Amino acid sequence: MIGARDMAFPKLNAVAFWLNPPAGLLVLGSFIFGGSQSGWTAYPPLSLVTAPAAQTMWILAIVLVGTSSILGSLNFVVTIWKMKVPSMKWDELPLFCWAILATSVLALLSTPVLAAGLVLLLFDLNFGTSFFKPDAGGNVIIYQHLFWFYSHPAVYLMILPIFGIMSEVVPVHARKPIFGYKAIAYSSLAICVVGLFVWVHHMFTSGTPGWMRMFFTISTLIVAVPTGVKIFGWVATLWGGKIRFTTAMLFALGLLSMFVMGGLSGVTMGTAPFDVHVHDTYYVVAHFHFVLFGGSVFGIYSGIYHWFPKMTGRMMNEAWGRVHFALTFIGTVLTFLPMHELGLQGMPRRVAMYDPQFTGLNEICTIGAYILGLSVIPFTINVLWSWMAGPKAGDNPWQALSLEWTTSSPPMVENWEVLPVVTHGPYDYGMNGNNEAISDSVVTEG
Ligand code: HEM
Ligand SMILES: [Cu+2]
Repeated sequence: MIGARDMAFPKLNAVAFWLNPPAGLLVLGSFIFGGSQSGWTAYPPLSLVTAPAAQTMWILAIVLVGTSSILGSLNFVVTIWKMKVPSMKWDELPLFCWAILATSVLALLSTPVLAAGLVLLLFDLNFGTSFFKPDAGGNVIIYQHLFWFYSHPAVYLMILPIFGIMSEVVPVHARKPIFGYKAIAYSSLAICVVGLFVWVHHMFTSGTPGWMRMFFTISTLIVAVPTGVKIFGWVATLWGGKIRFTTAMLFALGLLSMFVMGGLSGVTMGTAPFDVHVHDTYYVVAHFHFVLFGGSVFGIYSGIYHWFPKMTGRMMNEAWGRVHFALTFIGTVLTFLPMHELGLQGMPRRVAMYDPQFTGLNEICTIGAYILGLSVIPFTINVLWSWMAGPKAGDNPWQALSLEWTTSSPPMVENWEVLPVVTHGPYDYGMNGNNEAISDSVVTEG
């Protein structure tokens, strides 16, 4: 997308990748010792008193993944900063690359803090220290701060790249220039900065003093603003566009609706007086599935349908794509929407057995979950079949304008014979939606 032949540090790229399989093996291996039993947060004291061997393996695994994240992010920052083709101006950088840049900076700033917290936990578990042991003068709340200083930004690490995918898919399939390029680019950076100062909204009920609740309520409401800027940008891009209802676009539209709901429930919980009532209920579970499933997973699907032709040289089947989308959309609503109501009625999260009064709504969730399970079947068949026998895609099946579409599908080793020369922005579609002329003008010169 930036006209580079490879990442800035190809070997570091490989290291970052290959740190992940051993991390996975460590987590799976920890089940031999009972598995870590303290959830994804690993809060002490629970994490200190259950299955210490398994918890230790889990910590080592997360540190490996975190290291991978840090190395990968460094690589992305340097690559985007230094290796875009000289003819590409900063305001011609595809919005996906802006999003990856913001994501990488955020990962670099936050991941080491989690690593610090986890190493202290490792010492408490194995070397007799008592950073987090209350009965020996330690402080569990400090762990929560270290954990959430990373783990709130982590939710942006999971959604910013998806925002980037949206900013590519929406203009291409609506055949219109993106609305508010600069606003969308800078809002990623704003999310990256403000997102570092909201973490205590996960700790409103941890005995947090009033002034702190107030500060973090306000900062949380502020961080919703740049998110809203992007949403408006995409809606305005759609407005009056010649929309092609491709599967990629359907998932993008689905994401738009789902993510707005998830973002809004996030804003309600970011408000401390409300959150103290719904914290640790299914309302939180509903929120994060709307943003993570309705947001991140929908976005990944959208990106797969959009870039599959580039990655494999073959088109995916649109009819089966629609079936996949319909099942995913219906399944998501049925599974996660009732959870809001369950949470408001007081059903706690992280329970193996719920009170019978919650049965009806939970059954709807279960039906939805089965539909979501089913939805993966047409998708998997579509991917496998299209990969082997789908119609040939050509270099630029969507008549898109960003650089990746000017090379072959799939791209050759090192992407280009001769580096491309950028003659226009990535979203310079004619306002009438007819961009054939422009896309032909993308040339590669020596
Ligand atoms: C407008 C943006 C958002 C706001 C204002 C927001 C706010 C919040 C708040 C206040 C909580 C804590 C609720 C509680 O525990 O009582 C929360 C939980 C959570 N949010 Fe968001 N959120 C937003 C977007 C996102 C996004 C984009 C993601 C991920 C893609 C996400 C993922 C999560 C997760 C995973 C949790 C639960 C963490 C846990 O306790 O296990 N949120 N959110
Ligand atoms: Cu958060």
